[in-house]
Amino acid sequence: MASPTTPVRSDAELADLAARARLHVLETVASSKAGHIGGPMSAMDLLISLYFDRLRIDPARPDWPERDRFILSKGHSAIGLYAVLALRGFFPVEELLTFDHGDSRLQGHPDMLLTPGVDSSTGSLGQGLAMGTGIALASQKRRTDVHTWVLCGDGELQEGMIWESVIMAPRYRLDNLTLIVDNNGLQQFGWPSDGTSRFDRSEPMGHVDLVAALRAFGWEAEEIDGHDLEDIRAAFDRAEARRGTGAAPTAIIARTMKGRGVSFTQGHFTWHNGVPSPEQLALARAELLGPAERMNAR
Ligand SMILES: Cc1ncc(C[n+]2csc(CCOP(=O)(O)OP(=O)(O)O)c2C)c(N)n1
Ligand SMILES: [Mg+2]
Repeated sequence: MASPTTPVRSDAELADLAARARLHVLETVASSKAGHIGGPMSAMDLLISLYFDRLRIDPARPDWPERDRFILSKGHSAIGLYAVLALRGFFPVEELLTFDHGDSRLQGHPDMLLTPGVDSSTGSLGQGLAMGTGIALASQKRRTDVHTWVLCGDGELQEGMIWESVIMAPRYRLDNLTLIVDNNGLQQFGWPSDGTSRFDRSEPMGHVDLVAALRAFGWEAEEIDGHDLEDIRAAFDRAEARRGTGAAPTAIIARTMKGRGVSFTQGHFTWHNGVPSPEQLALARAELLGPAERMNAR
């Protein structure tokens, strides 16, 4: 449901924003010589869709009590969130260049006490769904219309604490809670199976039917293409339509590609983190931006 504080954008505008945000990720990491790339880029279409087409938020009032909440449980993707928050107007885009500096508001992992628009401090994987469940339960008890969205990585689902909330949230009919899984099929490291083991580390949850598992725990679960803006919008619509109906919480398993958007990063676990060279940045610019924008890019 849109509100006066949520600008509704066309798919073309969202795609353009996602491309610009991906370039900010690469440029910022190159400038700070630190940060993650693969996870922010796989999540970018989801993040842009949330911040420009979904969340009821107000950049001028980051502490507005009735705002929707977003928790980046996979906190190592902080630079992706910061790029989107900057484009959305929570702080100047130029501030991205301070990323990961000691005195910056933009730390390597999100700090809710420092950064306008950040609703939770994360980075130690596995904690965000528990925070989101608590916030959703409080919102339900206070009878507010707040919707809480939590974004987890697929590797992150190996953390046991996630499953405590997976058990509990349906028990309280938290129809105001949506879990999104950035199911990019990779975590920090990866190598092909040597044939002696059933699974390899390139596919953290590849052996689990997540939709079936979450449904078995009582969730409303579905799988979508996490890079298809229409698919994302439709799934978000369905999640929001359940709020206030006494339904179960929603889980959206988003099929994504790690490092999505740039030829040398997408699909490569080696770009979980890494610092692009000037030549690689030029290539990324050429792939992400149109000719006119390339002229103006810094
Ligand atoms: C509790 C904890 N253990 C280990 C790490 C180190 N770590 C950071 S990112 C990462 C891999 C996460 O993989 P995934 O959740 O699939 O994220 P994505 O592919 O979206 O980057 C690991 C193990 C951490 N941040 N927290
Ligand atoms: Mg992953």
